[in-house]
Amino acid sequence: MTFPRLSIRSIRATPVLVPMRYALGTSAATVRDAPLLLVDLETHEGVTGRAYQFCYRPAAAPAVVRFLNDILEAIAGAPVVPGDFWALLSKRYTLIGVQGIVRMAMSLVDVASWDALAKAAGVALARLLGGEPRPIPAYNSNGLGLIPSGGSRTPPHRRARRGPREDPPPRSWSALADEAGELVAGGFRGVKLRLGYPTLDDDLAAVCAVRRRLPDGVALMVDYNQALSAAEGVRRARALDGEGIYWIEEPIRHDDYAGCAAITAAVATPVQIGENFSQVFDMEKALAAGACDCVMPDLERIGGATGWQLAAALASDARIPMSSHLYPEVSAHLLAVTPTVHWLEYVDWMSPLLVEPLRIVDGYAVAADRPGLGLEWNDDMVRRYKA
Ligand code: SMN
Ligand code: MG
Repeated sequence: MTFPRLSIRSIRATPVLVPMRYALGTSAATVRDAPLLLVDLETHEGVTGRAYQFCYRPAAAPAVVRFLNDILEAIAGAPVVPGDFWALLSKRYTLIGVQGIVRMAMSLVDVASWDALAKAAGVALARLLGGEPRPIPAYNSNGLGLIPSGGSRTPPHRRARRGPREDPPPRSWSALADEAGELVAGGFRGVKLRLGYPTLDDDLAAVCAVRRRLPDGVALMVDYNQALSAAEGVRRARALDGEGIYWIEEPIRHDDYAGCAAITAAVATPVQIGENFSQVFDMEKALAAGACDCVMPDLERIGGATGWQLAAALASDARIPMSSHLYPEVSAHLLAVTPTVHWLEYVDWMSPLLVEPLRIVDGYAVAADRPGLGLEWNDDMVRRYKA
């Protein structure tokens, strides 16, 4: 494969705030608008690499932009070689640390660089990496957030007002079940229910309500977003064992690998962690500790497409199933070259901003088979949601 050598010209970054069709209601926080940062990495050869990032909070976006500018100072004019960029920038940021905002900016540059290389080669990223776009089983991770006061119907006038917006109307377990039905209507093979209610009884009630509504064969993943103490993690995981749950995600602090290992050993239901692995080094430690049965690295935190490939090799060596966290459009390419590919986490937050949103066919995600990642911004929508 021959393609032109690319060199970095400039970086453009556009923060947007996109209303989410389903709020993300985790045990830690509820997100109703997705703060996204869109990046165009321009090269002297006229090829533009694209990437985007979920920023968790709107305030993160301008901070990441500051670091993108700082990165540009270091790589302007340099040939686009993602692994070299990662090494160079890791050294540049040794003192501040490759984490948080710094790592977010580095991962954006990494993913956009891979996109540019694949575009220059005229192939989809999955092909550039030695595979091909292929159907990846996808679960619908939109919705199914925690009901603020559990399924018990606290009268609206007794609910505290939270945040700048009015609380949504109170929901019930049956409304949660209805949502689950809606989420699998498009043929998805699984859904993810957020847990971490004040009581185990509420967790169980949510699981039962949703489980009953799902067609046979649809996987039900649950995610605690680190809500529990180590001891409570064992207690609740034991209580959920036997409820037909596909995996229990992040029951306790993400970096308490000994605690995660105790839960993994205590229950038959697979324990899933990984969205908080910071580069492949964390994943190595977690696997060495026996902290989980499966992993789901996050494209940004694991170190972009460069870090992802290292993680995929580790998972392969350990024979551990590997799924993705967010970034479904990019993950569809990367999971296609991940030897122990498991599930793609689907969220629809980017769909309004893309000329061609990621396709889900019969519950499988299929990466775009055109040059690069297939990320082409819908400029009208980008203007509409510009932050
Ligand atoms: C999650 C957490 C934070 C942002 C998006 C999604 C969640 C998940 O833990 O795994 O989907
Ligand atoms: Mg999670």
